[in-house]
Amino acid sequence: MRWSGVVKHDNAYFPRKKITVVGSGNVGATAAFLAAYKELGDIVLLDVVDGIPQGKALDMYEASPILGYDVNVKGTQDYADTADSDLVIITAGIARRPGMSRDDLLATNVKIVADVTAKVVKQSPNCIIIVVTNPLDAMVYTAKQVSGFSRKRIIGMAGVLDSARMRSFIAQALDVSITDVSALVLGGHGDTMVPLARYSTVGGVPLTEMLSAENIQKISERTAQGGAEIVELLKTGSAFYAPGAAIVEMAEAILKDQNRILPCAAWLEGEYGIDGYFMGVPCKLGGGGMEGVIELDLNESEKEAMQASLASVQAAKEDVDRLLGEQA
Ligand code: A3D
Repeated sequence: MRWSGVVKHDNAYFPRKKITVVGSGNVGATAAFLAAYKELGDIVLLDVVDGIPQGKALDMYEASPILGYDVNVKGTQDYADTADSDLVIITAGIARRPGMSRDDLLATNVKIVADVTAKVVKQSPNCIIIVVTNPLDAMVYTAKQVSGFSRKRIIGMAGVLDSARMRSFIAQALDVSITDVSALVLGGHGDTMVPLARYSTVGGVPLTEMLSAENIQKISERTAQGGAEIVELLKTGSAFYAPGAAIVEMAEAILKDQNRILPCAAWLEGEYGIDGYFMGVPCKLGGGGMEGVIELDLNESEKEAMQASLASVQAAKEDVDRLLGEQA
């Protein structure tokens, strides 16, 4: 038998979306696998360590006949392979270890994220970038400074994960299905994040009518410490299943132009009285990226919590400006 069909994965014939994931560690590989499983597009997995992205990409591709997804997954060290990506997810960096705060990571990861962003943007000048590397507020600012992209095309992943953690703890506390619980966490991605009980619901009923103030406080505190709780358990790394799932929820919203309302780290231009900082706020995510910010009417204590969170974001921005200045 002879067959002279077109090359199946040639994008000229099959204009699929292209997703690059930089950093093929726990979070990057999990996000890549979930994105492949959901057939969001062809995937390029890149890492500085030779063999890791190639091995993980091949492994993912070999799972596709069983799981039934039909996308390309390629592992590489070469940024040329990432050319013309629609979406780039940056997870490259070092992860937090027990006893290490997110800010301890700062100096190393600024260097890595600045380098990665410059290389990504050169190959894919029209892409949308989701930044995941910690400390998140500082890294997404680093990527914005280096890329020069508008705020629509540089978004940080944090709120979807933090809100998912809060949803999990609410569902456990009330012994109800997770599918009926919605929650909202705003602010920076750190100890000062702002879980908003007033905007969290169970089957449409405000959380404040379902749980005592004391129990809500406990859930809010556990949410803010959610990353550290996993680090303490794992001992050799940080969370990756829920972060991977959170990244892919954002990726799907963008690649399928879903106009989802999701909490993301967005560059604020006057919203919430904040100008020129990334903060976690409810955003509209669609084909254009971060297409808009929803401004909630916060009460006094919520406003205070946002201000406290802003203080840590401001400090992170100053650190990044200093580190980028030293590198220049
Ligand atoms: P890990 O499993 O160590 O993977 C990081 C990968 O990045 C490794 O494979 C490295 O080889 C690779 N890497 C390092 N430098 C470069 C470079 N210059 N270019 C390309 N690849 C490089 O960590 P992880 O996957 O568990 O976490 C990745 C990052 O995400 C860390 O900074 C975490 O702290 C962060 N993270 C953030 C969240 C948020 O909610 C914001 C959640 C979970 C993890």
